[in-house]
Amino acid sequence: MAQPSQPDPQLLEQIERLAPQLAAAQNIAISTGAGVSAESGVPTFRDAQTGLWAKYDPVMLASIDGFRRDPATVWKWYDERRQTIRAVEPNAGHYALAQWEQAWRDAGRTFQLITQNIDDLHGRAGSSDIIELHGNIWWVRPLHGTLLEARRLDDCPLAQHPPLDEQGRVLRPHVVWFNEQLDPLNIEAAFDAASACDVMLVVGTSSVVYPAAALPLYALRHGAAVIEVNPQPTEFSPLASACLRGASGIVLPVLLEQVLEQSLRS
Ligand code: BV8
Repeated sequence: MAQPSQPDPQLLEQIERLAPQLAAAQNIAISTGAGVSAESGVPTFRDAQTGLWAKYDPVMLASIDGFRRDPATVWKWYDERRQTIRAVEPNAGHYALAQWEQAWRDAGRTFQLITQNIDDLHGRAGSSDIIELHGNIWWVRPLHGTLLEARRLDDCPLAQHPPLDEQGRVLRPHVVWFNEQLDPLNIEAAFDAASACDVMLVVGTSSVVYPAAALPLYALRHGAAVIEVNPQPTEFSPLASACLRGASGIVLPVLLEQVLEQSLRS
């Protein structure tokens, strides 16, 4: 069934009601998950049929133990995902967030994008200040190296699994696997943004994976309004200030249009 291209009247009315509050926000934080890339054709993790975790055991594949046990299989999985991502484009939701960032920056306000996604689609859509909490699928680093040795590797498909660097060292994806620590600088910047924002949008995430899932709770505790954009209810929904039950590729462009209209009026 074709996706609706516009919010239904009830959702549109909800968006129009929220727009003034967003237009007045000096500091906005956005926290996105795999759902924001769903309309680009990138499988999410939990969607039953298409979800990556329906086909693969994430703990086996997205973990250092799984990698050590079988680096070739883990890299085959990442290479497949890189090829899928390479073949798709950012969607209207990604572009809306990039435009919003520019508009807030031009107005001397803050707009901090924080993502759990490693697909780089926010960057390809033009967002420039992105906290990539879980890394980036186009970056690699030596398995026994440091975070500072990370660099971009665009080969797609890869010549071999696992890829090696010039010194013959095994390379790993520069992403954060389960039970691995996140980059402390990213954690600090993300929670600073969550505590400083007037409004947070939580877009396309099931809010299950920590510490990312703690960001909206932190924003609420610091007095922000937290609005969820997701066609489905999530673990966070009962706590949200408002829930916009729609696809981000449909909701975000209309929300931005309403907010910019309101900003021009004020
Ligand atoms: C850590 C990178 C310290 C790799 C990923 C018990 C309780 C609490 C926490 C834990 C616990 N046990 C263990 C933990 C910690 C663990 C964790 O949270 N586990 C969960 C599963 C319980 N976290 C960690 O390990 C983190 N590190 O805590 O370090 C530490 C150190 C040592 C020991 C212990 C702790 C590291 C987590 C990072 C893992 N890496 N990705 C890769 O991608 O290959 S996680 C990966 O899965 C993503 O990055 C993302 O974070 C997560 C998937 O979540 P979502 O993005 O939300 O996607 P999902 O499919 O679930 O949902 C999609 C949503 O979109 C849905 O709601 C859907 O309705 C919606 N949607 C669909 N279409 C649309 C849409 N929305 C809008 N528009 C649409 N069109």
